[in-house]
Amino acid sequence: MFKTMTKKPLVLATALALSAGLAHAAEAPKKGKATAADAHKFIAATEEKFDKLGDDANRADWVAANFITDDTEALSAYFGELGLDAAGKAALEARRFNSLKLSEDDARKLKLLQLTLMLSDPKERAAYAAKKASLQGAYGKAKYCPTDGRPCMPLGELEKVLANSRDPKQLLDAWNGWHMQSPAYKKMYTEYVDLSNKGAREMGYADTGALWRSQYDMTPEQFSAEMERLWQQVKPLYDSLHEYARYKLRETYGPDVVPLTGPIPAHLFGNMWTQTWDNIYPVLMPATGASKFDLSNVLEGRKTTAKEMVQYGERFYTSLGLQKLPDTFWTRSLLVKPQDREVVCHASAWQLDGKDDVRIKMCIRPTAEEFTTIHHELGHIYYDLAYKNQSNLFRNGANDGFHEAIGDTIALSITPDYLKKVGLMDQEPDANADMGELLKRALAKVAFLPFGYSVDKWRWDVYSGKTKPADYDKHWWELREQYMGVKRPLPLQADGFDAGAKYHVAADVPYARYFLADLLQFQFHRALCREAGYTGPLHKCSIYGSEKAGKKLQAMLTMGTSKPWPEELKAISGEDKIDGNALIEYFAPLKTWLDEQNKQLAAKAK
Ligand code: X8Z
Ligand code: ZN
Repeated sequence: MFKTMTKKPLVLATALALSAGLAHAAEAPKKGKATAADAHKFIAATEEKFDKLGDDANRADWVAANFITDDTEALSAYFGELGLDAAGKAALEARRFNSLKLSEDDARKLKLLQLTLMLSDPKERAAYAAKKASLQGAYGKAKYCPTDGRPCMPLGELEKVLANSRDPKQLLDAWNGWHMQSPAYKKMYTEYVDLSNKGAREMGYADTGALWRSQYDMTPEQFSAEMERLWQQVKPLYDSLHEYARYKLRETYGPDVVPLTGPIPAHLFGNMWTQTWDNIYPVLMPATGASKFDLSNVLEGRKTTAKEMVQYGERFYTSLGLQKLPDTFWTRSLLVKPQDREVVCHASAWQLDGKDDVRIKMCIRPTAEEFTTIHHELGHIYYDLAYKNQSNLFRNGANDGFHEAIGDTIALSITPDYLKKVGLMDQEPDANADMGELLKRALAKVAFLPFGYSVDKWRWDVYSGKTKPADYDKHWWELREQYMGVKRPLPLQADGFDAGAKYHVAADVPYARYFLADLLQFQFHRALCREAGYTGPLHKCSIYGSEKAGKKLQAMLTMGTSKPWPEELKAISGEDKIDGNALIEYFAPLKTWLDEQNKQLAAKAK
């Protein structure tokens, strides 16, 4: 396929197979009965075309995301359309071979090829590609320009307010300032959804949501059931964390702002989308024993540059025995927000040529959050590099959740012990501070679970037509209340588009992958810690420096998507199901602590 667009895949974000140029490729015989040898030839020719077209499309997309202008948007749309055309044609052609007995690899590739949209009308195809490019640009350029004379603020600045301010008025202003921007592209999004569905239906899927759910080596129905099963597994832990957050936020903001029951206003959690809460750790931290250590202060205080931050990440991976990043990674990546042009700041990792031309694109600020995100992006990069010798259709994650989980797995090893080793912490906090550290991690990982689940619950309903444009916000906030226990801090706006204030909705990147990754990373972490010979509590394990763990990880990464994901999961962890138990085990001491705290806080609140 094309790039490892962690954010913005070509046609289909998850895309196993998306891609290019089949216009003249299909070598399948037009007459007579197709044979397995014909299928093999067809697949090889298709992969060759995809390689070429993919490189061009990736370059166009890279430039469009690095210089948002009408022209780069048009170029990105142009190559997007070529890709869609080629992918659609290849998918149709592939059907000729569906009933043949093929080698395991060819059968898998044939299946992957058919996981795509197909728009046979060139006008519709062009419109789809244009809207996709334009939505991405609209999100990237959006700014809040207050009417009271303050200068316009891009998302990064508004996020800073959400993370650092404790003044509910300021928080609300930043939150609302950003959520006022997305209605401008709501109409374009609804038209895009219609076109996308048309393309999914031409390929025989019920709608685009069903196509997305078809990419996990099981039926779409089984996948929905699997997501719900996993959510139910971890929900009790989320409930304990949410209850604890309520009491602490109530102490800070007062009973008028934070109710004792019912959903909590969404702007108080330190994050624009309420998806992670670690920025309000200072509000939630244990009253006694917690360490005051703050990695953001260290990075900012030392004026650590963006490049230095990425080098910490690289050194982690090389400590596992993985390769150094290619020189072109350093010369071609975008690490700092440029002052003189519009760029898409949402972090992403790219493999432009299917080989060594790997890059990340981020507007790095010296914060702990970004330090983690760097490790996340490098996980994509090391995955890309590991499977570069696979053929085109197998150059992808075992499933998209795997791709998202690798860097996060590494980031779980950023423990106080590790930070001390690399000189980012002077003195390790004493054992009393353990619970605070575990809480901080839960505010990132446990808080995220219902968000990770419910973004695509919303989109599945939008794509199936169950939720109409007039009800976008109503349904978005129903789901936010039901799963996350948060509410819109202001009344719904007429014809609003709050979902579109999230990058992955505007850029049409599927989101279930992050929910899966949130669970998978704990399974990987547990397996790699064991491999490294570690036997203590999971939350204190760092695999830094373990070449044995690195070898195990690399063995899985190298397989790309050449095997069904349960096989790949088994190879690394011995398990063949995604499972919430590793996460539950990791946070077990915290769950006990939270339930105890909640009892006391409840008594106090009465
Ligand atoms: O989009 C991302 C990464 C790039 S794939 C920065 N993440 C999700 C998000 O920001 O919403 C990582 C975690 C969830
Ligand atoms: Zn990612």
